[in-house]
Amino acid sequence: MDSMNRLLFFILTSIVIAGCSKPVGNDNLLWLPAEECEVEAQVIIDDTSDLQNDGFIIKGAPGDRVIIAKTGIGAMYGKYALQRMERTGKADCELDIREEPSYERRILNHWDNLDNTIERGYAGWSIWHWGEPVPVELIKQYARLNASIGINGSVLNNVNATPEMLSREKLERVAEIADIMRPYGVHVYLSVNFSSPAALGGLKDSDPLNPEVKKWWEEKVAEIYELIPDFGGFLVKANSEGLPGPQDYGRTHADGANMLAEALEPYDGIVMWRAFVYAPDSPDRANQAYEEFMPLDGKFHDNVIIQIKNGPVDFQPREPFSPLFGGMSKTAMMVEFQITMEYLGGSNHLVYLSTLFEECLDSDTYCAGEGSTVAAVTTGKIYPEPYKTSAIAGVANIGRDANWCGHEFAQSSWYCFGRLGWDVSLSSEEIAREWLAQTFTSEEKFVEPVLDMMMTSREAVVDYMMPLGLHHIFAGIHHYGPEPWYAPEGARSDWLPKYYHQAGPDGIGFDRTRKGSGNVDQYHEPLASMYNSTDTCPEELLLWFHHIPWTHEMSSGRTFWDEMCHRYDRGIQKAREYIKVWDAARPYVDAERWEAVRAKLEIQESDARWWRDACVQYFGEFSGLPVPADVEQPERPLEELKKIKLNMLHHN
Ligand code: GCW
Repeated sequence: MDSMNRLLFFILTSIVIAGCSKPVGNDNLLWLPAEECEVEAQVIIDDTSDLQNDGFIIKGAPGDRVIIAKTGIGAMYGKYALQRMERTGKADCELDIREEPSYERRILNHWDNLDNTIERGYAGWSIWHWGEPVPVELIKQYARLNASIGINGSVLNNVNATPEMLSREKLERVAEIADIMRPYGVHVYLSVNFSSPAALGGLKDSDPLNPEVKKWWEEKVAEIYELIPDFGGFLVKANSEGLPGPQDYGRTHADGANMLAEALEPYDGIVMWRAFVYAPDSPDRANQAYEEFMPLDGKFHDNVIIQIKNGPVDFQPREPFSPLFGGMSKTAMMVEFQITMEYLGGSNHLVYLSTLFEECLDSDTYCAGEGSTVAAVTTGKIYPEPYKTSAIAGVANIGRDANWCGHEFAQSSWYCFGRLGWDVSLSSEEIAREWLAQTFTSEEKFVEPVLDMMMTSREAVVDYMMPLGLHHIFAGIHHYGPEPWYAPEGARSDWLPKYYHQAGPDGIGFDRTRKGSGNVDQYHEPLASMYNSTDTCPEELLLWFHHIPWTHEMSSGRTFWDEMCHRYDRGIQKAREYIKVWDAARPYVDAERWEAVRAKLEIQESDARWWRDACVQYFGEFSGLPVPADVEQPERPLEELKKIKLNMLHHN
């Protein structure tokens, strides 16, 4: 984002926040774990146990049950696990469970700013209450919720970090927050601005090879650990979207990351270095992270992990997994998911994200043959050597709203992120069942249809926003509604005005084949060839990899154009079905939560029609084909839709 857009964005975010948040005491918790975890079991801490990473054992029948752990935090996880089983009716039998987390570090990334706004946040102001008295109870509740699902880290501030974050005053505040979260096993991390030595420390530059710069970081890190002995480390967005970084001095990402890693190493701190890099004039943005990072494979210190968004572009409703996961073998990598719904309808749409997370984690990269899934790679199972630690990150959807996340169901995405980070083999359905039982009820007549709604919700949003591999046709700045006519600033003139969808009279879609940007070859076989051919490319990703003629025949027997119109229609029908499901769920839910969800489902259905109207009519100008008669016809004229600016406002 350039500075003008960023300013507009913040103004917009602030208005939206002011308009929709109910800054009350966050007492309306959903899956609330009890403060004193009253489970029926004897707890044994055995420091000779071989349990790894705060794992636990639960054994025995009710009345004669033990929880064994090596650490106090492990015992706490065991108690929360047993409590969850008790609440979901799974504890009335003999148990023999041993659990150790899939990822050692399970971390929320808060994109919270020091003025309490949250970048891409849709649930009110920052819960850290910067510049205000520390909200001790609120932070305790937050930490407890996290602990109950295994989250053990929290990056407090936005990756678009201000140097001020590292000032003494702010660090003292961070230390207070760390003290509150420590009993729950939640470690604090910070995003840092690479220019801090110059901007905050007054040095002449922030060149990672400048000894004074190294010294500045060493001293800063020492200061942090004196205040927070169990500080987790740094998250860094560098040379990305206008932020400073080592490339400003002709250095590499590895030079920058290693310099910070050396400063953190004596304290066991880590650097999470993001791979989210792209140039606005790049011929294919999806290629860039791989091109920039592959030559650096093996050049990072042991305590550096490369933090990679799940897909190669940017948290779209559907993307293939980032090819870097199958690329690097000598460098530790972690997945970054977005729990906040920047590209999925803010907190207005009901989208249970577990299926999206699962799709990525289960994707086979084939980097070491079949079974080299993203989960297997990032947990260090395929190339153990670089994985001195393993981690997973989720961009938080948490704010001061009474329900924490802006939508009652958005909590389920926070919940599932924690559960998958703890046990990557869990299924989205299992997790949804757990969450529903603890949040609402386990009454079958409620659970079955609502579960189905959650499980199909991600596919529905793909259908009504961008089916069949379409991506990034969002409104340029706020990313809420459709704007397929938007031309990204700075894009190469010959690619304008429709960079991502490339619609024209000949067809639609971004050609990433060997004849196009060549992106397919960043994947291993058999994926590369599978993606390269329209015959074998999965239809869900067709327009991601191919430019397809409007009359291309689809597996349904329809032409591509007709199929696309049908997908938009199918998405709308689903959004309507959800309203019916929720209406039938009324007897099982308290009035306040029922009404809140009902109101949001109506917005969702109306937004689905807005997406259909905009996309079908806009693309219809290129295809020259009519919307098939067997689907609902668009309602609002395109010209009217094009005039809508910053549309989020009318919903809040
Ligand atoms: O997609 C972009 C978002 C930015 C975000 C950036 C990132 C924090 O629109 O708001 O900045 O991704 O992930 O760094």
